[in-house]
Amino acid sequence: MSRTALRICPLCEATCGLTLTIEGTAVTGARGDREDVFSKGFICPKGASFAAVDGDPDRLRTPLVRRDGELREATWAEAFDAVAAGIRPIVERYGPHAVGVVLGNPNVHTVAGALYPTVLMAGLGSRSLFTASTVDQMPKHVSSGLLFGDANAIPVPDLDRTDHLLLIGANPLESNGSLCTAPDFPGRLRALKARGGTLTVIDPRRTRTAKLADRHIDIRPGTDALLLAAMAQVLFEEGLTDLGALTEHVEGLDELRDAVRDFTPEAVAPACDVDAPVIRVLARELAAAPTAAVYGRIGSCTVPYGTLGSWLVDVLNILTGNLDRPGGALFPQAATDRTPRPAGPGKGFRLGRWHSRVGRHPEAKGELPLSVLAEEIDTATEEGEPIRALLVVAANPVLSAPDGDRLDKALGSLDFMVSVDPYLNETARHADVVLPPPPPSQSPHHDFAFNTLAVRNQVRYNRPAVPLEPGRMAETEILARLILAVTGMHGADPSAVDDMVVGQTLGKAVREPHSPVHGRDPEELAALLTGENGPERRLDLMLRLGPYGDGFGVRPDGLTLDRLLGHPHGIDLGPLRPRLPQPLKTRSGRIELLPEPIAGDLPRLRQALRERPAGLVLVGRRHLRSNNSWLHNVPSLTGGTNRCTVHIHPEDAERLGVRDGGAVRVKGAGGEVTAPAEITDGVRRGVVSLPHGWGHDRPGTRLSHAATDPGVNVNQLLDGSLLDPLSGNAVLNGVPVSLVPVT
Ligand SMILES: Nc1nc2c(c(=O)[nH]1)N[C@H]1C(S)=C(S)[C@@H](COP(=O)(O)OP(=O)(O)OC[C@H]3O[C@@H](n4cnc5c(=O)[nH]c(N)nc54)[C@H](O)[C@@H]3O)O[C@H]1N2
Ligand SMILES: Nc1nc2c(c(=O)[nH]1)N[C@H]1C(S)=C(S)[C@@H](COP(=O)(O)OP(=O)(O)OC[C@H]3O[C@@H](n4cnc5c(=O)[nH]c(N)nc54)[C@H](O)[C@@H]3O)O[C@H]1N2
Ligand code: SF4
Ligand SMILES: [Mo]
Repeated sequence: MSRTALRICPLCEATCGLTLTIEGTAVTGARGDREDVFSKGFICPKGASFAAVDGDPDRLRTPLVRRDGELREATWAEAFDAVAAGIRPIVERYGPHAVGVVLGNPNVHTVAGALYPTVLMAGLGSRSLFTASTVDQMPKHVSSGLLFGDANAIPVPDLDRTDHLLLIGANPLESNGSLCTAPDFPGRLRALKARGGTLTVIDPRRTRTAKLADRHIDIRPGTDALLLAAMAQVLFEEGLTDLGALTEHVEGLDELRDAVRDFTPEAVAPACDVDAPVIRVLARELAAAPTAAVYGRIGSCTVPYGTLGSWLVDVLNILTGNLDRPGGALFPQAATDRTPRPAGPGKGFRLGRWHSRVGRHPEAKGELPLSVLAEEIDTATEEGEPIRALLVVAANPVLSAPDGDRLDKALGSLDFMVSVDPYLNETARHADVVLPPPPPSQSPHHDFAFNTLAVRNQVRYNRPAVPLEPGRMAETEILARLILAVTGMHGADPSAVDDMVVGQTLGKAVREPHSPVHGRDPEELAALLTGENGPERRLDLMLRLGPYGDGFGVRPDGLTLDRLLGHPHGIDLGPLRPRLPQPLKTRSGRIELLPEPIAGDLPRLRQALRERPAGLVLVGRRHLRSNNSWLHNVPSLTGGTNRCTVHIHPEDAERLGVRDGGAVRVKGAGGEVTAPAEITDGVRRGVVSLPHGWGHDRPGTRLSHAATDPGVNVNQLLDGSLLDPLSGNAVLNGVPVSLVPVT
């Protein structure tokens, strides 16, 4: 007999509510949940393939432990014994920094990934933290940290109310959106146009999103910061700045005007390959729109001027008075956000509190660049110990970070490695212990991260749709046990981890004058928490202390876990609302428009005015039926147009003698790859495009379908040396390459 269960889709940032069909313990189908308060029934082909993703026979069912050089099935007890025995001696002998931690993208999609990694890092005391953020959005964190004093205060375009959207280096018709959680992003863009609004897209490729736009600017890759600086310059020059209600919250306006003075449209036009009059029009349209939002994503972050570009996105929102106003770009307020503190000066944001050992790269947000993980393992220096052990949680850096071959070799040289991953993939194949989490149907779901980036405030929670299969361990328990094993508490009850966090959080809350529980007894409060297990009690705690919470009885109709469980399709918390100055945590208590590190990086941008690529440059692309490196094992999501091909413009193809479908060899600083060419005028001249996450041809993996059409690893073209200096983010777009047909 079949039944249904609700489950939010974990496959991209849109967080659509799904209705799963379940036969026995197997998911057999998925459709959009029409009653979901946020997604209202929207689903894409990835969500519709939930059953196949969830039931993939290649998912590991038991832990694997390496014995005599071979990964063999083991019990959970054996696996955690092996973890403790492998990690502790390294910590004791070489210190905690010799243990590296890599956190990959799915951590932002799981309850476990939200609740345990910070506890892991604190317990371990290691500074060797590398995450997907430094091949993605770290420039945005840094610019937010500098402007607003909080690296996680990221303004989100008010898609449903804006009159004008300027979208830079993002392709939400394929990606479904990023740093802007919006189920049915395509539908929301169509609605913008239907209500008379305008959409401008800046992208070197004529993407599906660009085709929807009123105006498409096919900019030269890597030059967006120049174009945005010129737009700011025009706003100043033509007297079009109008900060409105922001005026009292902003400092540094005059300094900013001086800083962008020489970035005129005429000065940047040759570098961007966008005509100066067009740049003036872009600035005037932005200023003239009743409301407008500037929004940048991957193509604006993963470039040499990623932080400057991310900063300029918000500068333009501020100069036109669009930050923090309906229809502009606003700060969401999630149900699990901390209790809002009163407005006023904060601690500010600092970069470079420590540096990487080999290349002396500054930390950002407590992280080192993923691009330098390999050298931190394979290069000895006098400064300290190389990384000798690695804990990899939900990451596949061999494919997702620059120079996979070097990292692959470095991983092979480690003394010890643990991978928490459902697949034996290109990275996990080096592990000594693989700890597989259960499939999504057997896991709870709450969007701790994406609700802080959502275009509408709302809250939803799902308990597991299917009970844990015998022999499975919840990922929350896997991570709690991992924490205990690597911090010298191996074998303790994993609920001790949750109890400790609850105790610390309440202990702090009762001392904060602005907390609803100020002055109360932490133990008495802890006893009031509900939930079936530690993670649920922690969710209850966060909800109750949060901005909509019941404050443990202070606001009796406020949120609690119990109340949320009574709303299986979620609770709508309303549209985004102006929040300034409360979110600001700068030392001045104001928006610091021209922070010192930004001013210090502008001379580099000024040099870029004169730079032109000598030959072809590479950009990436995403496909609706793909997701980074790990959905290529699902037959219904591969094939057709979702292939690892090199897009090249017809004129470039002709000049280089490239045939459509013929093999081409692409060469970059880090190596070369050979893939079929696809001739299309969807890329601009001088630009070629390859998707990432492919290259499933290494031995020792267990991805049987992916291996049948492995594709190539685009990141092999990079040598890891190109970084945005302020954020340490990898440069993945606008990278010089050469190309020849293979005869
Ligand atoms: N050239 C190029 N490179 C890129 C990008 C690009 O645009 N161009 N994009 C970058 C971006 S934005 C990102 S975010 C990174 C992503 O790169 P990574 O962070 O490495 O993430 P994925 O490739 O998605 O791999 C995620 C791993 O998590 C596993 N996994 C899936 N579900 C779960 C789960 O529930 N629990 C656990 N523990 N594991 C799970 C998968 O099996 C997979 O092995 O790639 C980056 N790399
Ligand atoms: N289907 C699918 N959805 C996904 C993912 C996936 O792999 N597949 N990954 C998820 C993840 S981890 C993320 S971070 C998001 C990313 O979400 P998006 O940022 O929307 O991702 P992309 O589709 O890579 O869009 C980036 C665009 O930037 C363009 N671009 C490249 N270089 C430049 C440049 O220098 N300037 C400008 N202006 N544009 C440039 C590219 O041509 C591309 O169209 O997507 C998420 N959703
Ligand atoms: S848009 Fe994203 S969240 Fe929605 S169904 Fe597709 S993959 Fe899942
Ligand atoms: Mo990402």
